Amino acid sequence: MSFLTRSRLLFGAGALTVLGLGYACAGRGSGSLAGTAEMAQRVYVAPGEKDELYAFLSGGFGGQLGVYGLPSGRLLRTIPVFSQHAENGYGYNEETKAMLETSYGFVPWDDLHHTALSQTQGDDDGRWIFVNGNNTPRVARIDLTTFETTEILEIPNAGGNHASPFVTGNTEYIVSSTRFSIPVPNRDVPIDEYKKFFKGQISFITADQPGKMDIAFQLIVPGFNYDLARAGKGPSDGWMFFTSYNSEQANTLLEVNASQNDKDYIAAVNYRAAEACAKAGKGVRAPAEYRHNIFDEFSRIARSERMTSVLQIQAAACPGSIYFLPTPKSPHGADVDPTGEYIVAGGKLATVIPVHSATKMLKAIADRQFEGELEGIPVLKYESTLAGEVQEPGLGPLHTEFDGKGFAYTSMFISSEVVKWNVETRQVVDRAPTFYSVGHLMIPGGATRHPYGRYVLAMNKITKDRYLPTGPELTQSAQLYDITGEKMKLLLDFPTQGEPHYANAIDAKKVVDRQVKFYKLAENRHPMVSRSERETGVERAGRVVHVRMTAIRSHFAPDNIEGVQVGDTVLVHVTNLEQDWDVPHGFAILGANTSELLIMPGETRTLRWIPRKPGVYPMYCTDFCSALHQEMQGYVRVSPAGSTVALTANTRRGAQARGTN
Ligand SMILES: [Cu+2]
Repeated sequence: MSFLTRSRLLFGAGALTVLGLGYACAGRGSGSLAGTAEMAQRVYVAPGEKDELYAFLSGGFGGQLGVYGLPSGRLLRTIPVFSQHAENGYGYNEETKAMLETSYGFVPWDDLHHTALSQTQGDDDGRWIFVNGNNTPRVARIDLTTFETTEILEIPNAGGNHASPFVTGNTEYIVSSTRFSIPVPNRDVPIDEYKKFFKGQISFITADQPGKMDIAFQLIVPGFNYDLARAGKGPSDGWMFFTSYNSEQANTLLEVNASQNDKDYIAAVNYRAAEACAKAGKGVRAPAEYRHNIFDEFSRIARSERMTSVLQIQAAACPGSIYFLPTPKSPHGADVDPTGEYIVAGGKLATVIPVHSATKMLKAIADRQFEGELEGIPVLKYESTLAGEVQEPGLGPLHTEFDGKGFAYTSMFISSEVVKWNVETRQVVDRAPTFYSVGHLMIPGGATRHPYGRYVLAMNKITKDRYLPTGPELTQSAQLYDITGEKMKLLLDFPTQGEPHYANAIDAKKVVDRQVKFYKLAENRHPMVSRSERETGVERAGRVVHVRMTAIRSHFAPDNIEGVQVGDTVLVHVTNLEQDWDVPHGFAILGANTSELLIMPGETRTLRWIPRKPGVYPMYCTDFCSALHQEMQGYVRVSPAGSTVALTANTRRGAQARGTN
């Protein structure tokens, strides 16, 4: 926000103050008129101004990623990742279907929980954001020049890809660990023989080369539930920390049976040691079926590769690659502070917040301060790695973020609050209520060496009375707090799409200038592209009819097609000829059993349509494109199967058709 805007806002605060009165009386705002006006000023982005940050909020069981501006909380875009998206045809059009292929077949949905921005030297670099699919274990890369999903890798031997896709400091790896341990390899075994057959695995996935995500190695670990992770830096550089719970290895009624042990574990993985061990040939290439889906930059067509093996490492074969740090109790977040010295665990059933020290951990390993081992993995003594505990932090510590000024902020799921504490002294210095049950927190850049700070965003599970009700299901919610002062200040509630489990935010400056404005027609390598209206036409190959069509303001070419027959598979390949920013065209046809196409300038998209009845079928542009958008339409004549009506289209080539009947 510019200085001028802020000045205008200050003078214009009267109206906002009046507005705030109702809220203050209802006991919902900050409690004072001046307070409400100040809150509004901090988050108001005036017409013509832009937000300071891009925030990426996971869409939970919507399978999508939401892009919001902060501080305004305005939704800018929904990026389809693991779910079909009728708005733009992702997963419906022929070009993108392969993105949703898995070893289980076409899976058009997932549960997207976590996000991780790519990093260079430990700081967000604005190239990509990675996200996980929980249910059918997958990770995805989203390119921040196009805000599109460009790559998806399935994770074998996983059941619930929860501890994912956290990133290392130069994006060497993103990780994936399994929430549900399963038989490895998965096979038909009695469930009550869990302890005998079920295993966890921790995967390191190479991520710094677009289109080349690959599982470098999978560490086979005890059959616990693995939850969240964070990469080390500074003294903990080269390490990745994963929380686990259900060290009891229960397979039924986990709410009771997985809450017995006083401590579960953080799995600390020395991934450089694991790499070296793999290089030394200590791993085993095990058969595994999974998919790697890649979106080609120039044809803009996805393809799905079938993968057949994965390199597995047994901890016992690679001493030094993994250690367990006892951690109370059913920990969720494993969060590393900006210096890399402290590893904070949010034990959701714990009464304290344990803070491990990386320096102490390294010394404890060197001094072999082990209390035992689990399946070949040394377990360090709790006191040997502990820097200290935050006492009486609140109830249900879950996840900790850092402001880069020496303070940590922990979400308290049960007592519904954000607790601010000093990382060095571990003294609680402030608390702010959330409305209501807060899951994760996000400080922009909080996972990096240099947090952007300024705000903390609470992602809440239950909103109850915060918004206009919408039937049995109420909106999901996030809340934004100012953290620039000693005390946290609630600034804004805003509704979100799906359940926002997790988020990242980045200084808009790091992303704005990278934007692709349109795709160059000259570079379009789609096999069915029409680079001009002269290249359009219709072609029959048996029962398949290819229509090459163009869209430009404000007509389709061709816009009259005859000779299509009932039962034909009609593939309409529409190329958008525009070469300007923000001029998509849409395409839809009466009765098509799929979504519309949304075609960006310079790209080609294909709609598959099998007409079932004779008749004349209107088609039209679905995306408002000009004053004559409403005139952007056409017709397809469908005749009975075996009809003698010739296949024709009114193209500039003179209503010609090619092909065989
Ligand atoms: Cu149009």
